[in-house]
Amino acid sequence: MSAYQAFDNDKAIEYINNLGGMFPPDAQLNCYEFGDGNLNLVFRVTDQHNHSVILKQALPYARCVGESWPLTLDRARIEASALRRHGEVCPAHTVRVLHHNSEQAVTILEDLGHLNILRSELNAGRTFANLGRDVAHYLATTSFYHSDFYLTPANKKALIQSFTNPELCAITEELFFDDPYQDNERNHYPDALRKEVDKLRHNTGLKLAIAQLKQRFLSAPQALLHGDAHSGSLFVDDTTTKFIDPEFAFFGPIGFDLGSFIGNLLLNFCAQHGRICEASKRRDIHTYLLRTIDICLSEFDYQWQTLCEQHGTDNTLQAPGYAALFLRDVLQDAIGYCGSEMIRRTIGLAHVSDLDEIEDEQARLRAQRLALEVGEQLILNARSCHNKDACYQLIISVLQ
Ligand code: SR1
Ligand code: MG
Repeated sequence: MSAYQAFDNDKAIEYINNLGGMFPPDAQLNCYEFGDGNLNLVFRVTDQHNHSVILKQALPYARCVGESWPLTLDRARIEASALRRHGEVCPAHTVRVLHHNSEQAVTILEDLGHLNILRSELNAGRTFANLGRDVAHYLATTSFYHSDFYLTPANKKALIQSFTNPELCAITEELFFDDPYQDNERNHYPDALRKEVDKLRHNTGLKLAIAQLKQRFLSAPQALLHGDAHSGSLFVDDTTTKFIDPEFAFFGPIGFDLGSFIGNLLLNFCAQHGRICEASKRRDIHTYLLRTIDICLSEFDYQWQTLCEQHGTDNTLQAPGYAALFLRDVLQDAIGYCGSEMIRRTIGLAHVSDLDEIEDEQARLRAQRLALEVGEQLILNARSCHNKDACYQLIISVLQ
């Protein structure tokens, strides 16, 4: 098999058989496709002893839109390379790559089917004690070891080149920072939100802040990001937290991933108003989500500063207080990106089931309005946060 072709179940099995080494020679393989994401084919291939692997193949277009939205196959190479690099420095929280073929845009991954996607778990009201700490560990470690504080300047520049990901970055640039703030046929939201959407679009302070966030996304190659760190990109159980799907990886502003993750926890916070009727249960999950955000911010801050102290190589770290100053900007960026994730997931192209699957229409509208309001206030006030505690206090204050 040489030229690219999109797989069906039989082709996926044939590919794995020809590759060899994934299963014992006498394996009887079964396969089904179950990708429900926005972009790719995802197959689970299982033998008669229930051993399994995941075969992921990029399509030459965005699956959620169709062939009218062509998309580079190179995203499969970027994703596999990012997983390998992130897996080297943070194996505990990165799915393992078993094989990659750039020509077929195929990656074979360990099967994490014993875990569940975080978004569905949160939607069902389930909580995970280690989540905030684990995500902070992944984000701090993967970003520090791919930043100027650790890499040599020459090495970093070479990596920036190999992770140049213009088509996938363009999706984020448009979906995060352009579409929600102007008329675009990709946006969708109920007519009942028209007033709130117009208010966002007429807020000049907000548009300025969004312009600054977009500019930083375009031109601050601080570290190798995951690029799409939402709660559908995380597999979890009580003891394990694993990131998957970094096809949007590129060298960008470190606060982007942290902000995306916290934004998704806050979207779930807003959604719980329409999901759980019992007030005490709702209070419990709200408390859990806020505690997780608090832990994530604190651990990220602590781990970054510790990594700088213990493994930092760049001379800038000799200037007393520079690591803390750099981190302050990262945290402010994170709060801004958190707010923009909340807005684009409520009125843009790609929504979240947390909000969209609230059955009662009025409850859904209330949750969506809250998400827009919280997102807006976070973006407008992000630059007032001078440390992690101020970030957390801002989040608490805008939720009240
Ligand atoms: C066309 S892709 C839409 C969204 O799905 C991905 O997971 C990213 O979040 C992207 O913005
Ligand atoms: Mg994805």
